Amino acid sequence: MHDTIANQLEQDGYAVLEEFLRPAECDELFAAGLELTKKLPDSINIFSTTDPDNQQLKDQYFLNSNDKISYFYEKDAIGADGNLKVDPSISLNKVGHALHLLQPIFRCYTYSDRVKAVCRQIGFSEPAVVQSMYIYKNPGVGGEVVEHQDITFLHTEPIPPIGFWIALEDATIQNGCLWVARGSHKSGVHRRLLRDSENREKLSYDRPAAVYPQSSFTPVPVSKGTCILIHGNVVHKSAPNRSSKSRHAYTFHVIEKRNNTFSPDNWLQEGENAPFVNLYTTNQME
Ligand SMILES: O=C(O)CCC(=O)C(=O)O
Repeated sequence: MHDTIANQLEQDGYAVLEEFLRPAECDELFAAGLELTKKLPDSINIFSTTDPDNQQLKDQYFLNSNDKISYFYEKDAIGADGNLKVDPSISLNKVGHALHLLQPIFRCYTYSDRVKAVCRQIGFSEPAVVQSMYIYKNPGVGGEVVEHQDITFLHTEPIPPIGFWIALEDATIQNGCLWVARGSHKSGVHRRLLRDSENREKLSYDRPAAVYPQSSFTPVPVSKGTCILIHGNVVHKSAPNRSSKSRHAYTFHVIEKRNNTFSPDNWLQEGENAPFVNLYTTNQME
């Protein structure tokens, strides 16, 4: 088991763990995700990786979301007048980035023995969860996530972060499953998003976006309850959801703290209310 997960990550840059959660557990998380849509804030913040101005990255709301439950809307859910043009229950792109700390159900699944066991299997000595997101990818409005490496946003050295991406519903080619460029994690860090050292509110990329041949991507359709482990350096993406079925997922990122540096110029930083606590010694219920 140990070798299988670690070897898959090493070889391909991702590993598929089927039946990571049981259907009823997915349903519990799904219901919690839906519940979040019932407490939407008045102000609308859009999240779109295809927005050329990367408006969300300049946004205070985004920068401050490390220790909060913050709501990001789909671009296609907002009309020209700035108001919602779809039902609020399908208007969100994602909620993040501290569900693992602030919401008991998400906390329970994040700090579970299963997650701890996987971290042991991939050889982490002192893992810490640094961010979490509920991703909706709702029918019709669910936007594209352009190709990227997670290390662009969460830079750690020398050991890259690992993403846990858990399908709460079947993820298919039609409703926008992940696509991965297998083996691309062996090609280094292509781009970084940096916080300005003087103006800490300012973020910018150090290089233009890399161009990847579309033929290098493999779809990774998975059934409800599957967890895809994503190596921080592997290039991945997802298509817009033009189907009639939603594709909800819960995802969080784990870093190794021992003998590893979390870059001080990452947008996300440890804070008093968002400590990077050792996963192995943290209880689900604290
Ligand atoms: O859920 C998706 O469609 C993409 C998620 C992703 O790429 C990420 O969180 O890094």
